[in-house]
Amino acid sequence: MSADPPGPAHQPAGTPGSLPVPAWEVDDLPEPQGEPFGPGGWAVGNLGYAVDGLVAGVTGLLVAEALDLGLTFVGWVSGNASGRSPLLAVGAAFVDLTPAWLKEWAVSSFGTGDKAVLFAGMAIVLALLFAAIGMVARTRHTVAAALVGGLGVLALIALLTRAGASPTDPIPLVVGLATTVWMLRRMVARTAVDGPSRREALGLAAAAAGVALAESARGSGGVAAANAGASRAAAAPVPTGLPAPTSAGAEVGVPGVAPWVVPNDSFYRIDTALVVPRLATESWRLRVYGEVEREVTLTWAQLLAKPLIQRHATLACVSNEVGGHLVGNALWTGWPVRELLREAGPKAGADMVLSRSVDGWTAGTPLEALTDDRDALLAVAMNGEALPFEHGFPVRLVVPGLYGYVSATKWVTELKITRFAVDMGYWTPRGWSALGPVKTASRIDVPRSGAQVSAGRVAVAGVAWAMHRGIQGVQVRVDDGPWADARLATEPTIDSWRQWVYEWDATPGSHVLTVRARDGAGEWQTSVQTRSDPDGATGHHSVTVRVG
Ligand SMILES: Nc1nc2c(c(=O)[nH]1)N[C@H]1C(S)=C(S)[C@@H](COP(=O)(O)O)O[C@H]1N2
Ligand SMILES: [Mo]
Repeated sequence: MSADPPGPAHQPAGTPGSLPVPAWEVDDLPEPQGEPFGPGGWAVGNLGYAVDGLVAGVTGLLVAEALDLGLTFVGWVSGNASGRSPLLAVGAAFVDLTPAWLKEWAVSSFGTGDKAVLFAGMAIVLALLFAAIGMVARTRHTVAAALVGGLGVLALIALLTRAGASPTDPIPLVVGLATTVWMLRRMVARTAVDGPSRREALGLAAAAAGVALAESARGSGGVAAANAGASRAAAAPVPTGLPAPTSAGAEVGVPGVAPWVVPNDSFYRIDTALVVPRLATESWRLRVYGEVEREVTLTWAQLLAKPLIQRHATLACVSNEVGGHLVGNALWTGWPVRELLREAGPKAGADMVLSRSVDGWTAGTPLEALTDDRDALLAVAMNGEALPFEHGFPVRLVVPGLYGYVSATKWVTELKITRFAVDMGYWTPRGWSALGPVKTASRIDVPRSGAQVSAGRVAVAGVAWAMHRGIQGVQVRVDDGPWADARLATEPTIDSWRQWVYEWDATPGSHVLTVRARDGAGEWQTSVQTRSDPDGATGHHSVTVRVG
């Protein structure tokens, strides 16, 4: 992938009959003169200045982003994909400041598209701010420059509080801010004389396109991606001859039910990473420290030399709503984290492992869940291939029975042995519970809500899950009728979800189908409806179907 720096997008070609150089490159600035609002009155007059603000702001951003990409390109060593981008830093800070209710709303409204919505929102807010600053600059350049500086300080705070921030990180930001202030002064002076110009609109379009280009170059990761891509291709983390766990009979064979093993490319994805970290196996290290007898550092080669095992396990997100799809089952290959913790020797009194990702995200997991016989894994493969970058390459945690936010750290680089009384995972101070055992849940996959089916035999089918407790029974109710037992597929492991099917004798009319599950301990799923924060939604899933 090429990471060519975007071209000189802020220099639109001169149009015939106009100045051959852009307004902001004119050396002698004419003094503002004439009518305060120019011809056309307030609206038209201010429009020109708003466009000035936009062009200056977006060009400054372009300069900062391009410089950041360039520095990332030249200085690539550690595999940190976040770079020094002011835009990303501000976006990440916004994500970090997200409280539980807003996260819940964003995930439930936009699902995995929540990041695109965040960026669109940032673009709109920035555009309005830049336009307003341009209008201020018409009469008060110093105030406008101070406003730009104020935005810069916010971005600076965001940049320097990122995980792994270094003191040189603000360089692109400072250069970008200086560009904005300088351009604003020149453009506003020019607009005061000439009024709004078409050239500026062109400049804006070009600068905006430049930012988009820079960001897409970043998204695909440039050089870093090439390195990590090669590293992933060479990872070959699944030794041949590993005993593969059986999954015989795990499917009820009804079309439309989620496959028992969800393919990697359709597996749900949830994380706070605005840019997917792309680490290379060569530089990956896992450091175990804190309340331990001895610190241990594990390399990729050492990890692959361990006796790896394969386990099916279902991951679920605490933000998953009743009937939602933020849940999936996969075959994981890895080394039980229990063995690594044994090498380090947790001290008496330690009760939590704070796992940290390369981007600074953390999860607080009960030490017990990582050391008991449930085979919590340091996973290196998902469904027989190296972990996809989005799912944590090269190494992530998979802990059966716990929601992802307290256990499933992707791109994991540190395990700190500590105590719940001392440390907190990322989401806990944001309104989510410190402990996150998965709640018993069930979902109807077919028929879909709103579907039209013909009267007679209808297969009602779906999945149910209560990871590490297992599913003992599933029942379906039609309208307000009695609960009837569904037929269960086999349960190859209590750590995975279980498929079920109920043969329904459908009669004409509109009907509500409801499902409930009983876990391995014999507890029925509660019908009480709760929201997902602070520790997972509850309530029965229902669909309404028309039989005709
Ligand atoms: N580094 C990192 N790991 C993370 C997260 C994150 O934001 N950053 N999110 C967690 C959450 S909330 C969930 S539900 C699972 C989702 O894993 P998946 O994206 O592979 O499905 O990852 C967990 N691991
Ligand atoms: Mo999650």
